[in-house]
Amino acid sequence: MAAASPFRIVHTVCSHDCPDSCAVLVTVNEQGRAVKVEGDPSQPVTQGFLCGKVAKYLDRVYAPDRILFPLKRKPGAQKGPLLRGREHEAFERISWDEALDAIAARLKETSGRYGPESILPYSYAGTIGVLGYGSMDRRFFHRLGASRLDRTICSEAGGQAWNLVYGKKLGTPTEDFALAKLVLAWGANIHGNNVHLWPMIEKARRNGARLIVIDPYQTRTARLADWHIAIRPGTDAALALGMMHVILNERLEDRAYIDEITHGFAGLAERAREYTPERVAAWTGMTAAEVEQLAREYATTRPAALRLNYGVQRAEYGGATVRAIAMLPAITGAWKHRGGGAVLSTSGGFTWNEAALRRPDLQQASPLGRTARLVNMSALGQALTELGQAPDKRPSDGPPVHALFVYNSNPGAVAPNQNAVRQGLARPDLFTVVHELFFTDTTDYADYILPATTFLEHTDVQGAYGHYFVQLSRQAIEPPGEARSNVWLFGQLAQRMGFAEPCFRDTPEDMIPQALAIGPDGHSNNPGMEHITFEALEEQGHIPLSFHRAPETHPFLPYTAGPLPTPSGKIEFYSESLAAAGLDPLPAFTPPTESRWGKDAERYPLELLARKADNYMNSTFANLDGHRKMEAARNQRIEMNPADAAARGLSDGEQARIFNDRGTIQLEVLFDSSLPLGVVAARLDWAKLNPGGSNVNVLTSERLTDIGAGATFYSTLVEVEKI
Ligand SMILES: Nc1nc2c(c(=O)[nH]1)N[C@H]1C(S)=C(S)[C@@H](COP(=O)(O)OP(=O)(O)OC[C@H]3O[C@@H](n4cnc5c(=O)[nH]c(N)nc54)[C@H](O)[C@@H]3O)O[C@H]1N2
Ligand SMILES: Nc1nc2c(c(=O)[nH]1)N[C@H]1C(S)=C(S)[C@@H](COP(=O)(O)OP(=O)(O)OC[C@H]3O[C@@H](n4cnc5c(=O)[nH]c(N)nc54)[C@H](O)[C@@H]3O)O[C@H]1N2
Ligand code: SF4
Ligand SMILES: [Mo]
Repeated sequence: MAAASPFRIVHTVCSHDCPDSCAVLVTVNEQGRAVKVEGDPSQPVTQGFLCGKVAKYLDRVYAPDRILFPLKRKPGAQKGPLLRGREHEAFERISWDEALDAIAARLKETSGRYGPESILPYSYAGTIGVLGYGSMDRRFFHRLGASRLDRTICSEAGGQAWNLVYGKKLGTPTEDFALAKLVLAWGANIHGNNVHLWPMIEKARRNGARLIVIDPYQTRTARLADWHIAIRPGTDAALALGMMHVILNERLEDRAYIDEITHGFAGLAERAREYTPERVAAWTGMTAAEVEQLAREYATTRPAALRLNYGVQRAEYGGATVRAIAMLPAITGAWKHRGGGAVLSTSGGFTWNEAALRRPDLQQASPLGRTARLVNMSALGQALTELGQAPDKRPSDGPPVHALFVYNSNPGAVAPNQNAVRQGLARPDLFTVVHELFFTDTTDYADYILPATTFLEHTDVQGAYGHYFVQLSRQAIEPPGEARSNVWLFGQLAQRMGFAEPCFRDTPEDMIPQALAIGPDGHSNNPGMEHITFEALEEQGHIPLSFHRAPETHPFLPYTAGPLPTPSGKIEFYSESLAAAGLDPLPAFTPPTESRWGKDAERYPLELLARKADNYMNSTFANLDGHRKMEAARNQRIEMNPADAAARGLSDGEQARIFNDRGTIQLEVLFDSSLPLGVVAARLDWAKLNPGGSNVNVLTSERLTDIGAGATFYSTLVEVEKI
């Protein structure tokens, strides 16, 4: 008989901000140390493999520079960039008791003096676990009456735009892409950001499918495509409308589908008439023949699956763009075919009980007699440097921000207009707490740093925005040092604040059934998740949503039967709600202010793609040597078409200055002839690891998108010059 294994295998879920939400099996040895992470082979999307970033996850968990204890800024230590490896010199170790008491006392004082809205929570997607992303933290800040954060930095423009058309974020299941005959990857860096879709595409191609990639940048996915359309940034709405023009001209639309389930087709058809292939070609940099070919191929291949990711909507008119692209499968009826349709996000399939988790009912009214103000995270620089600073001018904005509580985010690196953000963070009167795992660009400005956990070290439950599985992430190891989870932190702080509500004592084991809306009968009341209980998750690790339980016999075909959760109950080509808001009810193309057609293009003639790195997760992982090595070829580079470089007397490998009115960064020139003329690219990194201490976000602006008030990282004009 085999001896009992000294190893345990624990089912966890990768909680990084990635559509794939992989099921991760963690092997833990007798000493309680994680010794291996691997993809769960039984999870149909994970398929037993992890991306390169997370395959090396133990480098992050056991990194020697992890923050392990609460820290307090030393008296006299100035806020601002610290030398890497020497951050400890500015801080002293304190106990959790001291930290929690001091922070609670300061928050009480700030709230009493300036009103609770002077406290701003700032968080995004350090973890996308349901509990870690938004539960006890929201309860805490609601109860406190703090300013509310409008979480717009990633997907708000596209998400709202999609919902305007379809009412809900649902789409083609990842697994079904294997059945497509045409895959259109539109602003979707599949190899970099969504690698578990790739095996499905490979399978489809073995069965004769073609892959077309529409992206100004030649990603690895684009290199492997049958056709890469290197479109000019921010012109995709024109292309989508041009495709409609051709499709309708050539009567390739699905009339029966349109009549049955869409609203406002006549208006859209009239709008599309304006977008002749010739005009579209002039904007996009394609030829008119290419526009026609794309439209015909898309409309006549069955099934045609469109993978639209969030790249196109991080632009000034990203909302109109996503609306236009999202309408294509509704015009061709591609939704009707298994393996066809489109996916931006699958998150609408999950029906978590957010009211129970986040307790908006605890929200304290502001002393100004309203719900606490909403502060847009994509304009953090403004919020910290301008908002309320002149109350005589803008009384409705409420008090200036006097306390900032950062968790799950690294705004010092990822927020646009970095100089304004840093100017705000450096304010000596601003009280800043950061809950983190590493000394980031943001902790350099903290008054208190609190140590946070990785997904191996806390229990959570998770959905996904790229598949349809609910998954349990069980704590696999003890947190190193005194690291503590988000749930624990905000529960403890609430008690120090004297918040008596019992919900502040909930544990993850209490909260998972709340998230699943488990009623007294032991069953979930969440549509689509009725069959999912905590016990079942404990047993199985991951469970598909009800509509995805039997894909072979009951394939999920979204938007093939009404009514849809839109005002008309139909797919909306024409949006009355946009019209009511004084906006264009139909999609249109408008050149971004910061584009080659903008007024500043003379001074700043280059369109910058301020991209994500393939081997980091936004700014996460950028501090790890192994990950930096994988990224080395493109890191700290300004990628340019050799012709654009030559026009500026720049050669390959030379240091250059990239600048606009907001800031300057120094990077090494990397020739890349696949970039369209007039377009340059650089990647997100930790600012403090770059020469000069800034990253690409020193160049990006706080201008907001047309729909959803999101960030516009991809609408940025710059000039590049020799040093
Ligand atoms: N490796 C890695 N994976 C990640 C992340 C990461 O940082 N690194 N980030 C995660 C996050 S936060 C998100 S939101 C998801 C989703 O991530 P996405 O939002 O899809 O990612 P991006 O890389 O910003 O954009 C996708 C592609 O759109 C292209 N693009 C930019 N502008 C335009 C345009 O005007 N038109 C067209 N057609 N394409 C354009 C970009 O060149 C890029 O290749 O990925 C997640 N996965
Ligand atoms: N130039 C440019 N800027 C961008 C983008 C771009 O494409 N280009 N992309 C934008 C997008 S799409 C997004 S989503 C944002 C992402 O912005 P962020 O969500 O801020 O992303 P990260 O840089 O990954 O930072 C997350 C931080 O949370 C920490 N963390 C991880 N887990 C936990 C936890 O359990 N608790 C706590 N307290 N902390 C934790 C990590 O260590 C990390 O430092 O960046 C945006 N910024
Ligand atoms: S980052 Fe994405 S692909 Fe990588 S392990 Fe996590 S969920 Fe999977
Ligand atoms: Mo994102």
